[in-house]
Amino acid sequence: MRALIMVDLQVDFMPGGALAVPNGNEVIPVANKLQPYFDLVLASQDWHPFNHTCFAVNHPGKSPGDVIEMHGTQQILWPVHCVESTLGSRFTSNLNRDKVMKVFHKGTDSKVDSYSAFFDNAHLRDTGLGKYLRKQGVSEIYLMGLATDYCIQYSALDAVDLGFSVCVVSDGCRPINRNAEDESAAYRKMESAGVHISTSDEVIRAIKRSGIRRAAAQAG
Ligand code: VGL
Ligand code: ZN
Repeated sequence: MRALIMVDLQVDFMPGGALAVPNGNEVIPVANKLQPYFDLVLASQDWHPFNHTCFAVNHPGKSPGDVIEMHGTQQILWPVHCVESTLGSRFTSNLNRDKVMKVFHKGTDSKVDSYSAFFDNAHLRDTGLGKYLRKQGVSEIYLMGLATDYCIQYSALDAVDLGFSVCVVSDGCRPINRNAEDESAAYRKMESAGVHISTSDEVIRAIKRSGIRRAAAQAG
């Protein structure tokens, strides 16, 4: 079974938002177009308490973009964004949510950041997404959303580690690109880990084709 996972399509990641991803709004029509082709549609939301350690304001003297050492990893300090239950944490209003079966929250622990929709950055806390997908009988997951160089990349790599077949829908993703090469580095890393990269049109064509094959097989 195939699942579509729509990653962090939230107000704060849209143009004008607190942590705007350039052209992030352009992926919403792609999300809406893809949904009808999937048996299971899920979504993640970045969901931070206001006192989260990933916010620069919670570190006196630090500014967004600074990097500090935390739990043995490099933590980028961000502007305050996606604070749980605030306007900025909501799904952007033009996203179709009719088919969303379940929403997974990430970054909920104030002490550790979480880019992946599966595990936090220290790999201590599990969002439950992996177990849920297995229970539903999902073997192939399709990821789209924001941002390519953070949540998409980390989620795709974790999903491969968990044994799923993973496809990232490239026209459904946009990067933050703190450094100009972050997006291409993310794609290189994902591809070398075995992640498939396809456009939404390629994905839809392949799903239609497999539907025809299945129907033919059933007809004998
Ligand atoms: C993300 C930066 C900060 C993401 C979340 O989900 O890509 N990026 N928080
Ligand atoms: Zn965040």
